[in-house]
Amino acid sequence: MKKVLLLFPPEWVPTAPYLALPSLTAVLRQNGVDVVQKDINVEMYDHIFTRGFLLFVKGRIDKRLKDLREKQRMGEITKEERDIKGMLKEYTYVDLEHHISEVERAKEIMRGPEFYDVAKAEWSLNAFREVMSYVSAAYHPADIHFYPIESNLNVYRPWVSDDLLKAPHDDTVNVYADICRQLVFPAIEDEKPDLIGISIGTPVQFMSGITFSTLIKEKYPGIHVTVGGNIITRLREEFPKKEKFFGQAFDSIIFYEGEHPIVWLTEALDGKRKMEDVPNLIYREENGNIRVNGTYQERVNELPPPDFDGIPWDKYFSPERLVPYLGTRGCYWGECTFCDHGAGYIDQFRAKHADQIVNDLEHLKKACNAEHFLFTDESFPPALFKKLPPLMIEKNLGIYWTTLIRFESSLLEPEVWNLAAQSGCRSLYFGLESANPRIIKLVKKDTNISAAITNLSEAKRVGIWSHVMAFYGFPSETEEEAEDTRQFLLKNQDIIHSVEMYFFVLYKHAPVMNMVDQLKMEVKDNPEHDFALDFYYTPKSGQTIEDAMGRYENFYKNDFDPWAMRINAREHVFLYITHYGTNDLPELYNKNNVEPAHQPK
Ligand code: B12
Ligand code: SF4
Repeated sequence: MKKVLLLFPPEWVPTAPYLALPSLTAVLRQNGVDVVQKDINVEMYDHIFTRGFLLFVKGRIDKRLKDLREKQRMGEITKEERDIKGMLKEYTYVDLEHHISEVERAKEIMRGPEFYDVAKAEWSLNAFREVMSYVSAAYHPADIHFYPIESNLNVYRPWVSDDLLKAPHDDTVNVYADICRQLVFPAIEDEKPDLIGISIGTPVQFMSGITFSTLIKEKYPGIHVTVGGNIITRLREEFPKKEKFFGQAFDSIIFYEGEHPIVWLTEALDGKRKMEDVPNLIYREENGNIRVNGTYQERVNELPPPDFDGIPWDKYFSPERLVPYLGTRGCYWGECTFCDHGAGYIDQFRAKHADQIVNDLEHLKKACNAEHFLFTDESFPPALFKKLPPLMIEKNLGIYWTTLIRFESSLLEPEVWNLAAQSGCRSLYFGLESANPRIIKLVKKDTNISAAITNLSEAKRVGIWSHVMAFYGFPSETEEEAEDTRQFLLKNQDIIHSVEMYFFVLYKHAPVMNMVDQLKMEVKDNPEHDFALDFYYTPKSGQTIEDAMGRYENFYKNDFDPWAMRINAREHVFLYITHYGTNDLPELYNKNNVEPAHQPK
């Protein structure tokens, strides 16, 4: 029987585990497969903020400086290199011992009860960010960040396949190559797997994931490496045209849901099943051709709860265990024209029975020794929002939960909200998108604005925190229409606890791509960007991309003050609400704290 090692590469918010590996692990174990899951994302952040790694980074800076000095001595230094040399020299004056002790203290704060002193939590996050700029200098011109900003290797673009193939061998900028050598290779030596599965869900993970898979293939050519995840699914039609990846970067791809396909892949590698009988698989056949197998969709009611055994709970940057859980797959609404979430699944929507969800939660509460749950469903269905709380209360589950949800006209009765709060719901993430009637219709979110206000008021009344997300610049949106959204947020700030503003992005897999003529836009498809998942466009009317981005920047510059917070991870805010038992937390906002945070004793 083959042994499997699953890897979750950086970068993702290091507050809680991501659900992909525990979902795969549960089904692999159910089928008797020996599996080890490694959240390299959180291990990376934990590792970066250690004396060992920071001294390694210091060594890199010293070595680069030495090389540049040598170049200068030989008269070969360019203007750009001279600037880099100057920048690196500045970093040699950094008091590294001081920073090492700061980040060690910061980790202790984030993982213990002191986290609930917001000045200390804020200080800790800043300590991490400051040290990240030191790390980043060692990989210049890459920008390595601690969330909320995503890192960027800069010289390599995840939307260009050639860049993805080149990046793994660039030791100057690719921090993930060092992370692979320092964290992934030792895990492979320890576990000696026959199959390695890497989960790739975001563009940054595309860079780090392909770096890991390529370096693994070079060092351990006998191990079968497969990749899966949301980005891989979206590129399932492009990969078969890029046969260089197969063998060089990985052996196979599993697209869509991977729970049973990875079990069947282990069987195929054991010779108990034909490779062509592993659904959702793309691989190179013996004749050299790239083969795309048929598709398979999981029966969600038959799936076991995720298995978190092996997840390094003590390494997350949170004082409590936060357990992600999916009650549904796909979106019950599934209409929004700007949204490409549907691209991750064959079918739009499937849900577990409410009873089964409650049983899963009861099991997870015990198995993970946790009481904080993150429903990571695309959009929590209103039927479930009504049905689940009474069952949770009846079972006396005793958990706290949060989820993403759409404003709903079917959720107006005060009793629904009383029960939601009583069952432990503490924060909700609402997609408003726009408050203008014409745009609401065009984006097909069909938000009823007066219902939205009732939803927000009820949430506030029962102690639930409301986070509202919106964006500027849906094609054809005028400045006046965008202004309606801004005014809605500003006028309703007493019932909106936090806000996230975005600008419209034209995603390749969003239904809006079928409205190009109706919305009169010209889409620019750059053939060099062969792995692009979004496009540049120019609209005939309304705001251009640049207008919408300008508006978005102005929002953060001029309008955001009421919502600017000292801690910004959603999971951290959720923990404050559950800890203090209220959604009225004035100390979380910058506006109420003019003094900067000092080093905590
Ligand atoms: C919940 C969620 C969040 C939560 C996460 C909470 C948490 N701690 O888990 C929050 C709100 C924090 C979040 C934040 C962001 N998110 Co988000 N999020 C999601 C969402 C809705 C669900 C994710 C989830 O839990 N899925 C459940 C798991 C089980 O599904 P899965 O990863 O797809 O895994 C399955 C298969 O893909 C496959 N598989 C996965 N890995 C592997 C590996 C192998 C080997 C195999 C065989 C198979 C396999 O099998 C799995 C089981 O069926 C997805 C949409 C989606 N459909 O995935 C977006 C999504 C992942 N997020 C996205 C984005 C952009 C972001 C943000 C960058 C948004 C922003 N601008 O702030 C941030 C960044 C977070 C970060 N980098 O740190 C994008 C990813 C980008 C892309 N594909 O281009 C997605 C896809 C949404 C979208 N646009 O469609 N997000
Ligand atoms: S935006 Fe939300 S509600 Fe609309 S289709 Fe996407 S996931 Fe569903």
